[in-house]
Amino acid sequence: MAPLITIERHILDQQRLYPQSTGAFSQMLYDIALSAKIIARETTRAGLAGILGASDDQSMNVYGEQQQKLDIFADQMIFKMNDHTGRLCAIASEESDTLVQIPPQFPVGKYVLLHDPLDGSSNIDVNVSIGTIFAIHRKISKGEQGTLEDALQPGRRLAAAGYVVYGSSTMMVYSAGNGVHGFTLDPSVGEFLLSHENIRVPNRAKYYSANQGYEKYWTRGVRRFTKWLQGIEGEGREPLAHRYIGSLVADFHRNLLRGGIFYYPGDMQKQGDVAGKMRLMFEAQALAFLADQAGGYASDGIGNILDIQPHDLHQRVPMFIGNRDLVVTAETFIRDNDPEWVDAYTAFREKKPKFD
Ligand code: P6P
Repeated sequence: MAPLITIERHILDQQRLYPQSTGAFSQMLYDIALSAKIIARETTRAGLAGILGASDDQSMNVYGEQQQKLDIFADQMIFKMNDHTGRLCAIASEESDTLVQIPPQFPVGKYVLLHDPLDGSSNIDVNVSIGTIFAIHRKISKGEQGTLEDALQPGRRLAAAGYVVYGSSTMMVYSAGNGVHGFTLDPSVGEFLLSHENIRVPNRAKYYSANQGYEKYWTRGVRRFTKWLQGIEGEGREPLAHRYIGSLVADFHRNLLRGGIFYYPGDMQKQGDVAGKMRLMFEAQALAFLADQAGGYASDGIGNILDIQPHDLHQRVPMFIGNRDLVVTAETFIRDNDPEWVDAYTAFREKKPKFD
């Protein structure tokens, strides 16, 4: 029987690859794994614990989306598990407008945690898989406290990233720069056990994932790319199956394991809003890091998402992510068909960060 490898043991084994490591980094991954176990328990009980549905105070997040109670619970859980450890200098959450400082009574550390505590939360009420996405940057600014400069770093500089998918089982998938590894929660012992070591995107894609309900707003290049994926345009390739759950972590996870491409394009529907719906710092950077580590690729339609210098904590970004050959083909269709969008989005992408 293969040895049972818990996520704690795996993180420790990974830490041995970095002799100079102080263990703070490994401890942080444990803290995230523990938060995930607690969120998993609440997610499973959501219907029973009366925390189902929209939050009482009708609070909205920075995107104007109604915050679901489980969103708030998950956000507070992750903060409380990390605010006192002395490993972080700041926390950025999709649910908070600004960077969250470490309370003055606690020590500060040398990492920044960026997270989407419960992505896809609108699916909670209909029992569709949802997820937590996290990314960890190293502190680069002077002084003790974390600043926006520490948070707004390109994805290439990430120390680690991962997600938890709360589905038919709860899985935590992470990379610290040495491959992508998946752990499945065994609720009977409360441990994440190694179930998918060194995940690689399969060479042959099976699926494409996009919300075709918005096709009329897509640019010509994205519409032609979609017809190409369906085998209607171009050399008549075998069509890919369409799978779209509407919960990013679930769609990404399936394509990571089975091969495929997820895309949420930018469009020209609203003047000045050409970057689409995905959040660069809380969704796209983490998943782009994982895709890259698993042999895939993530693009905003013109270049690698990991190369984007963020200019705003809540910056949106178009995202094409999955099998490299499919993502590169999407870039070609966009380059050849959408010059107006490319110009408008490039101007947005190259805006200078505001670190004040
Ligand atoms: P649409 C959920 O709100 C989310 O941020 C992602 O989880 C998901 O991939 C996307 O939005 C779905 O968006 O516009 O297709 O409903």
